[in-house]
Amino acid sequence: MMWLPLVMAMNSAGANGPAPVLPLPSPRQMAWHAEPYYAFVHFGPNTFSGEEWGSGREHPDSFQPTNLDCRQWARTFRAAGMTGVILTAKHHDGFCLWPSRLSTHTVAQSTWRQGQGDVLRELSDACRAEGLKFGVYLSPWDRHHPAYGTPAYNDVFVGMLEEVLTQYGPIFEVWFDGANGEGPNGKRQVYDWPRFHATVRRLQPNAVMFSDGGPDVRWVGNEAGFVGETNWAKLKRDEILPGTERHKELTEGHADGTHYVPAECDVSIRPGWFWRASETPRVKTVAELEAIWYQSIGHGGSLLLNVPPNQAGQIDDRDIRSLLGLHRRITASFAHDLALTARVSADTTLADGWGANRATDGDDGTAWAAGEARAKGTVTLTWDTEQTLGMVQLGEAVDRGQRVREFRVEAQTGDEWRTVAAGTTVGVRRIVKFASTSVRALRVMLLTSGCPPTLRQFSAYALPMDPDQPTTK
Ligand code: FUL
Repeated sequence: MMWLPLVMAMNSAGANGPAPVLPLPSPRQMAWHAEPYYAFVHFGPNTFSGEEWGSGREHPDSFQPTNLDCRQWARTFRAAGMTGVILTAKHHDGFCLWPSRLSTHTVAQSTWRQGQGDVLRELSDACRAEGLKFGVYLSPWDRHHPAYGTPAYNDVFVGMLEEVLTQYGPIFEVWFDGANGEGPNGKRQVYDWPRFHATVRRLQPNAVMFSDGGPDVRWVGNEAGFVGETNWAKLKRDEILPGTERHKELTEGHADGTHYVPAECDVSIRPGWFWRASETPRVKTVAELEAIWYQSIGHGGSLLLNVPPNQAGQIDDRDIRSLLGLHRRITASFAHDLALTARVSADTTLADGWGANRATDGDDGTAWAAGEARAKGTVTLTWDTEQTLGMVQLGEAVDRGQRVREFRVEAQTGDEWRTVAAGTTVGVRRIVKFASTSVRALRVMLLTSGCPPTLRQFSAYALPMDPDQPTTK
């Protein structure tokens, strides 16, 4: 009789899922993980001067979009498959795209719309209308504000945060740049980060905060749009301060990180962050964007793709063409998940409700988990007829902690199993391409450092398709 309660306890532990492996993501990070592709918009006096870093001495009248249409931006981003947009509410030049009461360098001082304009209002309204999330970039570095470089500036910056976080509806992400240069009086600011962070948490508790080292989302260590092949969402966060030089660590994260701080890849569709007529011929092509997409989102990062509006205040046709071309390719490539038509099995399963079929049911809320004492496991897909495959998408149940440190994908042709792809971390999302192979079965072997692996998703596809090219079929 003694064993019965023990077995029942074990069963219920199993049914409740694998014991968590710390650190875990917060609910706001899980919500952010679910929508990994959104737009960055650099817009301001630099759009008109051609500068990347304005001096702060630009006349407010220089901000003069002739036909601002934020609805056109929002429609474009939605049609491109993006789910949100982050606007430079204030870049390093200090010019505020909303009528801040804490500065004399804002849209209210411009002759643009007789000082009545408010880009944040117009864009947040457009986002709501198009079903996009809205986020803000607010540069702490301010080359205009007279208080910059004194303790009073921290009050100004908190006040500006309060303005943008209370007047424009829900904010999904607050983007803090690490730059900390000199202000108009030649001094650098000692930023009060704890107070800035507390202000965001108080006013927008669901927003994630980005900076070099988080707290919620980390910079990826480059502006080229890629995360490491190895990508731990874990980070020794307290060691990474804004402006850090530890870029490689940001690209890969830390296997022994103390906090869950996933990577975001910020990259521009153009050579610069701001629009310039001379750079229109150098807008990234669909192929270039596709490579970025696979190396960011495909490696478990999020992709914050900068698409800067022109001097009219609209997204250029050239940029729209690339964005829509990318969306067509991605949609076509992921249209047919062949795992949905396979039989699925695993060499180990934690409990009922955590079987291998949970990795292929198309439901992100369910997952396969290996038995409690296991540090590895294999999930196999089997078809009745041969399938031509060239890509898999894997994802761990990261809400229980990121675990996998090594994986291998093997394909069975005839009686032979051979490795078609291998790698290190999986995390929330890992897309791996391999030479097109005709298979009867496909399996993935997962290895951890001692805890049972999980799989929330195991999808299989033919090689990426180009819907714009005529096919032979
Ligand atoms: C950098 C800034 O200095 C650039 O101007 C740009 O805004 C980029 C996204 O972040 O740190």
